[in-house]
Amino acid sequence: MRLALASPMALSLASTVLAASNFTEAPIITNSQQGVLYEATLFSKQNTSIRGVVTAWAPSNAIGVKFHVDFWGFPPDVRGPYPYHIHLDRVPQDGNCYSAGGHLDPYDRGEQPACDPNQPQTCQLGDLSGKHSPVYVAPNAQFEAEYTDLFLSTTKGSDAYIGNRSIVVHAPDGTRLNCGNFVLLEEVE
Ligand SMILES: [Cu+2]
Repeated sequence: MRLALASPMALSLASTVLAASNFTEAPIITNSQQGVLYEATLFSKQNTSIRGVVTAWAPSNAIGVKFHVDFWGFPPDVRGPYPYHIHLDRVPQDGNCYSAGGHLDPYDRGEQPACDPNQPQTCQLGDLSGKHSPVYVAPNAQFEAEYTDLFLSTTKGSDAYIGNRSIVVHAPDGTRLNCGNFVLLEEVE
């Protein structure tokens, strides 16, 4: 019995060491700037019915970034999962989500293997759905989630800063469906 329990643990430890050997694990951010509120609104595009708003701010302990995610208008015949991420580049006014570049990944983790939500420090910084669950929706329902991501920052100049980045919502096959840019909504002195 003890052996049966120890074996998966040893495997898990081995994979942690393996995963950690190629890149730097994300540090927990402890100095997120207070008093700023960022919001990304998905484009009002003709070629998709998906809409949404992602709001982001520093929690009162300044650790990481708190997100409120609202998405709606998903095709009624596809429950999901719809991944969504923070991407590097801002989307131009034409709303072409393929202009958003790759994921926010300042520690060079890369795309593979898939993010393990039990080890979020080993995931790409921008992989919000990998760390906090993708969108899965009932027909005609809205998706809403709120969570704190310990590894992102509201502080300008940080590698983990989100304020100048974009959000992209993907189809289950990875197609980029809709996107939006974070903008500073509110700054309290
Ligand atoms: Cu993405």
